[in-house]
Amino acid sequence: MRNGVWKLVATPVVVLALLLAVSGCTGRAGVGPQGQAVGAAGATVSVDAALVELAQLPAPEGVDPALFARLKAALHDALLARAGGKLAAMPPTGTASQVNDLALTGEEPPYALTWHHRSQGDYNQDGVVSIADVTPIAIHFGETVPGDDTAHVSIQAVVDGNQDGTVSISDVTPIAMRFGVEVHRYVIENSLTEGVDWSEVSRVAPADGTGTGRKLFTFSLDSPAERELYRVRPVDSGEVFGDASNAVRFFTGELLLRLDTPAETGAGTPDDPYVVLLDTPYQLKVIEDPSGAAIDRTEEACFETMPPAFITFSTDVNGLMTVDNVMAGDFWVVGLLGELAPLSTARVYFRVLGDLPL
Ligand SMILES: [Ca+2]
Ligand SMILES: [Ca+2]
Repeated sequence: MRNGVWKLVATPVVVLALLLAVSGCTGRAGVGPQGQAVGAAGATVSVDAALVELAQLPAPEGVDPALFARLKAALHDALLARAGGKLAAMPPTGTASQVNDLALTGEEPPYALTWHHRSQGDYNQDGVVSIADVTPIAIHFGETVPGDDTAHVSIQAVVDGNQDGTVSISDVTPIAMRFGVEVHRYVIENSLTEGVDWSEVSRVAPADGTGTGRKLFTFSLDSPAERELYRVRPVDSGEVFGDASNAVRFFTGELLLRLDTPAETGAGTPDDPYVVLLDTPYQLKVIEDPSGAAIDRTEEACFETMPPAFITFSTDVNGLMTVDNVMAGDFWVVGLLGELAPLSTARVYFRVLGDLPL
């Protein structure tokens, strides 16, 4: 930080920019169509058989038998209320069961795809929503989902099936509602056609997940193709596919941040920064492959500013920038494409001129 006091402008736009800076621009939705259910239906589950299994389920060690009996009774009632004789097995669908954190990491081969297990009601994370999933409710009964950024991967979030923040008897209901839902495998797929066509790369079993919280899956990629997209889809044992995860792209090419509206002077480098005026809008663009056919990636990018309160953007994604500060000085803007891995960034430098209040 240079000497001087930066004016912190408490506008919603700045707050948004700060939030984006904190979030690192993750969570951008992926590319590609959602999965379609195809193939034959999976196995069916008998409600009567499930109730027999429930009745025989012993209380886990260290759990109050009375509490466990209550949970079993609640699941018994919920299953009876839902059932029509048979419960069809199927893969998980819906946002509460959709893998949403697929990432491609690493700066050199082998790269890695990582994601966490997501199947509402599968509290013991064995891949199937079944009677056995009542046991984790008993073990974690009364616990709350952490309020920090570990919430997503916490075991409490896994067992909090109704997503009210606490593990309670209400979390029995998702077991009954999704009874028989199965992740037999996660199918890793790739696309070299921007998500039009997808091909199977490999399959990973739920038992391959690791960790004591939400199970983490890791799949090694030795030689992904440039610009290739990846996603994962759950499939049940009847070869019916659930909803696709977010998609991630492998990209190692050069990314440039360009000032599309001409600056007063300069080249955007540290030694020769763009010279820009106060209260003047400038259009920033994130492009790739500038020597060939430049591809505008601005709509997929987000922007961070250092120092963070120096300028404002009209929105988080369109790159329209207005310099809004009270000091002359230098700052820089980083354009980020969150879907890319290794995380690609471009940086451009500015110097502010203008009539500056004291
Ligand atoms: Ca389970
Ligand atoms: Ca809950």
